[in-house]
Amino acid sequence: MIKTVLTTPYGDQKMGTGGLRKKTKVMMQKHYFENFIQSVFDAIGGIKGKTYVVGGDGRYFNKEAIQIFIKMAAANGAKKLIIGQNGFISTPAGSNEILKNHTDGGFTFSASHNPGGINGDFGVKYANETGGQVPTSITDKIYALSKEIKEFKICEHEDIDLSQIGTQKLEGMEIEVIDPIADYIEMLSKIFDFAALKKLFQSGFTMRFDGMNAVTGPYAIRLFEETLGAAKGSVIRATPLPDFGGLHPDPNLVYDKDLVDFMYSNEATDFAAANDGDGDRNMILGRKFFVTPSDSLAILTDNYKYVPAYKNGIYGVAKSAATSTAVAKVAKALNIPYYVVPTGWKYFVNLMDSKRITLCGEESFGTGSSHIREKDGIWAVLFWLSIIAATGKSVEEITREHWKKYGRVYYMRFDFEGLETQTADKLMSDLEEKLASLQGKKYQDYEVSNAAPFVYHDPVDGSSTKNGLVVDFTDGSKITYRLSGTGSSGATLRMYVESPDSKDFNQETFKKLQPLMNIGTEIAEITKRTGKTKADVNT
Ligand code: VG1
Ligand code: CO
Repeated sequence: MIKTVLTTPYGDQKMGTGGLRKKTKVMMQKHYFENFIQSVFDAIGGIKGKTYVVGGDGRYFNKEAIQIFIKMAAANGAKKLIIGQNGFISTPAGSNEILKNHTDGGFTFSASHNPGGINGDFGVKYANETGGQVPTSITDKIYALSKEIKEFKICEHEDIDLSQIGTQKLEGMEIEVIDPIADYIEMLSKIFDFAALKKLFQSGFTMRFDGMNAVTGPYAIRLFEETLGAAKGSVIRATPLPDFGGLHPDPNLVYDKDLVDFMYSNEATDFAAANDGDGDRNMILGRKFFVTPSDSLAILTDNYKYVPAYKNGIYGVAKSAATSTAVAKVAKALNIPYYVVPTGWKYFVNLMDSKRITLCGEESFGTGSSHIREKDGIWAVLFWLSIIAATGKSVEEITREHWKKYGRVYYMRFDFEGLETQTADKLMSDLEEKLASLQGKKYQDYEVSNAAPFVYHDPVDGSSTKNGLVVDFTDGSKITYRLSGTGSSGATLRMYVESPDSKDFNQETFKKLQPLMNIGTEIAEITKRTGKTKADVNT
């Protein structure tokens, strides 16, 4: 039976860099989730007759959220939902299903790399028929409607069993439970040379993949161990847990220190990788070696020919403004178009759809290509394995050769977390005001060559977006500031620092960047305004 339920708005359902993210307890408040979902439905002109892909990364409240969603979709007249078995789907696998089934879009229940559990975060990512998250014009509309919502529609029905593959009906809406892992692996098999990868593992090549107790474990077991022949046990922390076993499922040097320590120990495998909560981020490690995401994008781009799907050429490449310029040099050498966009994957989507780019990436451990419209953690791992298989070189050799060819860009991100929103906003607006006056200013050995907000003009839809403040120095060094758009409370200031050095490859990154980091802290008056003498997280 379809019910119309009266409700009142919460007023805070603004989507950020990766959808709507809130504390789980906030999301579980009465009608909170329902209000948001109905606002999305209303903002896109209703969902009558439409088909959507649905699933989540398995975090706490995923099960309940999916049941509510199914009943609301049926009550709002959807034609069909395609749902990952047991309600699980990774973000890249969801994007793949949207494109494969030509649906009107999809909903992924995840707060990505944010911790899960009752005391963690929950989130909703909404993608349209492109397979990618929607542009700001639409998220603005959703937000506006969520502030006025008066009612939502839902069916009264017992919970739907999502454990069996197959089709069932609810109020005339079809529900198809699918195995997204099989479809995802099939998609990847068309991009990469699986036979060559099998040979690599047959030759005794060892790897460790850390699922971080999140959504990709089962994908990785089926792909690396069961399909490509990696040794049993290569995939660790492979069972998705509602609280990720207490882990912060963000694959970087800080939050996956376990994997890093393992790779710097004598037991290290030839290769290791980790994915985040929803499977769209990746960290790449070799024996006693870490590849920065910015370098990874540059290296993948330079080696595109080792992947069958790209061997005939790539359209172009894009990076977010905060990502290091390492890939710029590769684009120049390959003579392919190169774009710099604001942080957030949605900006890449227009460039992919209009065939301007094939590859793209962000400093935050996200890399991807136009095979789908989200970043893709496992895809990045296969790309690295393909380069290793084709060249017979180690991760470290591949990276060092890259530096030799193009020079090394030292890069690091500093996060100042848990700031008062007002303090952070004021810091940014005051900094923006004084940017022009920085021109030509000298800080120790560094001289400012340009300081301005980063403004992106989308070549496809003509929209303009301002995201971050950039200070360039005459030697090519760069400091970028922006506020995080994925937090669930307070504010996080990110300061991104890079320094090009074409000759010396062996410095310790932190030491190399320390003078610039101090300059960056001084320019933005971070200590004075926040009381913090150093960043909370360096990646
Ligand atoms: C962060 C990253 C950004 C990424 C976004 C979503 O955003 O910096 O590069 O696109 O997360 O990724 P922010 O606004 O907090 O800097 V995911 O894997 O969380 O969907
Ligand atoms: Co993610």
